[in-house]
Amino acid sequence: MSKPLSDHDRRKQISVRGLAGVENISQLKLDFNRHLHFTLVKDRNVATRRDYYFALANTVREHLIGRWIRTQQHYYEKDPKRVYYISLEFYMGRALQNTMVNLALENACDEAMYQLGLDMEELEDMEEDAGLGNGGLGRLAACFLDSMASLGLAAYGYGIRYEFGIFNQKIINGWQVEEADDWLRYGNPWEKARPEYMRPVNFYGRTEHHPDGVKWVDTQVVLALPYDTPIPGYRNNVVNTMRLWSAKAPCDFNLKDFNVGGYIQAVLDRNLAENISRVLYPNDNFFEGKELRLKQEYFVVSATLQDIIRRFKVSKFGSREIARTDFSKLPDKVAIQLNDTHPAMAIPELMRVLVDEEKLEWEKAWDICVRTCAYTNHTVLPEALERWPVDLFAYLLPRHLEIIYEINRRHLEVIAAKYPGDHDRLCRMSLIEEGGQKKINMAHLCIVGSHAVNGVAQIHSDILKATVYVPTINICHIRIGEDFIRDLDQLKGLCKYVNDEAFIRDVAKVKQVKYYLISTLQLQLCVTSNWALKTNAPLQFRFNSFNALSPTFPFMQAAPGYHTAKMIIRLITAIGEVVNNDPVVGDRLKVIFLENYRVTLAERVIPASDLSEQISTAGTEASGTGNMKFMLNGALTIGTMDGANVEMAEEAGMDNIFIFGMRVEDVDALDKKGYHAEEYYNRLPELKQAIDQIAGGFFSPKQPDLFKEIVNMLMHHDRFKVFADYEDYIKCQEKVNALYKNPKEWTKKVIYNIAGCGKFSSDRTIAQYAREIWGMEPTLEKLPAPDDKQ
Ligand code: D6G
Repeated sequence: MSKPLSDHDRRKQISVRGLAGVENISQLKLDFNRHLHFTLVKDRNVATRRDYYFALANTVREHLIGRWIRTQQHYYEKDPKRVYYISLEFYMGRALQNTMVNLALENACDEAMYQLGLDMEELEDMEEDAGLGNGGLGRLAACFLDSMASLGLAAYGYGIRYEFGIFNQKIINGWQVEEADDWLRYGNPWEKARPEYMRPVNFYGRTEHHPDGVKWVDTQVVLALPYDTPIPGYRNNVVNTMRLWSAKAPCDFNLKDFNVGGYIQAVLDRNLAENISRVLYPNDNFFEGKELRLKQEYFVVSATLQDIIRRFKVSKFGSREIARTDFSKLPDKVAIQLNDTHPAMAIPELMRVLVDEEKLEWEKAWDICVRTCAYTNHTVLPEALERWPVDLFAYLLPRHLEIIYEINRRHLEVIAAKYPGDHDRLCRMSLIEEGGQKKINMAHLCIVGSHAVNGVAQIHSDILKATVYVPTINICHIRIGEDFIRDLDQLKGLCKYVNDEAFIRDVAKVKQVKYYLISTLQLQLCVTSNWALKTNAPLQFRFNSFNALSPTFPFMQAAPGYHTAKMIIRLITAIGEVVNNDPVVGDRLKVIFLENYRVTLAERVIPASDLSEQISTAGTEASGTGNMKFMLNGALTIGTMDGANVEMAEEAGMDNIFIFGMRVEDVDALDKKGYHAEEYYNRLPELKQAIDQIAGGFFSPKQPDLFKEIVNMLMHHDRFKVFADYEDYIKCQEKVNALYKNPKEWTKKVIYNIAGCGKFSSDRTIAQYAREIWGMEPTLEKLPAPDDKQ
């Protein structure tokens, strides 16, 4: 392991971070001490590390304020088209380091803390992750906010301020145990509550049809209280807003039948209303169909649309300048992007507002709605598709059900006219699924109600600018300048250094330094070998994992109710217990389950890994985002031809990625022929041995039957047909191992991978969304820097 850079070396590095001017540093120290004193009400005798973190966060935050206000003023003055990204998840992680990087303050803060005898990295570690997401969908939303600000788009993220984000995963006796993520316990220095913008959101009630329109009456009101978080662009003085809604019971909640006993109960019942924003549903790619979740979805949509329309009304086309708001201009001024079907209610809600409240004719309102909304699809897995029971809608959102029926009636009329007599097609394309319990197909609603639908695979992408990439950035910087930070395509320029010995050494060294970065995990790095040493029968599961050759670090979070996933975690930890204590295997292989995977942990382990396993059965992963992050950070990929792996292979070249297994066509053909796991089990002795060992309690000697159900699943009802890819996977791993023994050739492939990452920049993706979906032009112009002290 190479020696880590000392603090001094770190500061001396050629850096693309901001220059640390002396004035800057003394001002930061003054500001820091002021916050410690006045904001935290502490002195250095009693201050805790968390107090220091808060003092630093408040110091850095001050540099955002002027830029934030200026940016928002600029939007009101210039009145550009605004884009609203509505998402039930924003997986933001930590804000401090990202803010310092985007504002070019990192070096100065580092130096200021050093001079005060504090270690900035330790303080950064005190920040709670904002874990308001499950995985790729939520992290993509977070990256997109960063990119929209960096591209100077007038953009807003709208979501829910969950009091509890994604659960904290503990592994206890090998099992996953969930703990509540009380991320707001110590306060959140990055958010600003805006009670003055509170909005009412209605639920339940009934509809009344009058000659002058429909009224939704006798509803229960919950208030949506916004909290704003600044989203700084990369060194362009733009600061956009992420507005997250928190549920508040109105003061008269349940107090209508006031009496003394009722009063106490009514106050206690306020919790029921406020539960709407209590907790993020920990389901990734899975639809649970709970009433509270539908409430969350409508809650964010209703509050957000009120805000959008309020802002539109004070724009040029709003009521200030002309007698009546000209809603026909809404699609010219507003783009609404739906992150999956979760905010699909935006479509019927916009129709309700336009038709019932603003009194527009249906056709006109529909045209406006379709031209305003666009939808991103994230999955094709049937268990993930949202299909809400009509009965639940009738009860919770009666007016919206009527509107959806009307949208469907008109939609089916068009299809019937186009395909007369094609009843099957009508059933297939209907928004309402008949048969058994009637359900609303939210994906169909989104497709019909949007002018653009995109899948994530082709244009899915990820981001560079976080500092975890700094060592790579420095080396790339020396060779190709620093413009690639804004334009990731310029990484292609690295290709010409692929035979440059010094460059190869530098890149390899970066990985060594990264290994050190994960030393907090107390990992011992060992020499490569296949874990099959003992059993001679490697077994692999389909989960996100990466393998630093070796040790192997699987990570995975199972939804609390997902039994099979939890059993797989137990199996992994059980395999670890056996392998890690096996005297024959010794130190050559370790299986270390990474507990509580989250944005911050990803930032540490992704740059330190050599091999990324992206091994979903072809056709089941819409895109994947981890795959791109690994690639950008210099890991090679072993994977199937699925999701974004396909494009990664195109960009890096087939020679520079380890592709194995069935293609989508092979999977289809196998489905037709019939998949029988026992054929593979009988034919492949290594596979048989591994499965028999699992079934026979080799990894669970105290409970020999523990994993029988996993084996039963693999042998008899494995819809992912894992065994069909097994043989090819093992062969491919052998190629990986052979190449890994030749560091120079390995590193050359790493260079081709890094060089091929341009397509996966979220800046590039957002520029494409802006032009092709939102009709907006990204600008790389900077706003003038404000005087922070004003
Ligand atoms: C953010 C930033 C603040 C701005 C406020 C309201 O909190 O400067 O005044 O948003 O912005 P609008 O909702 O009126 O656009």
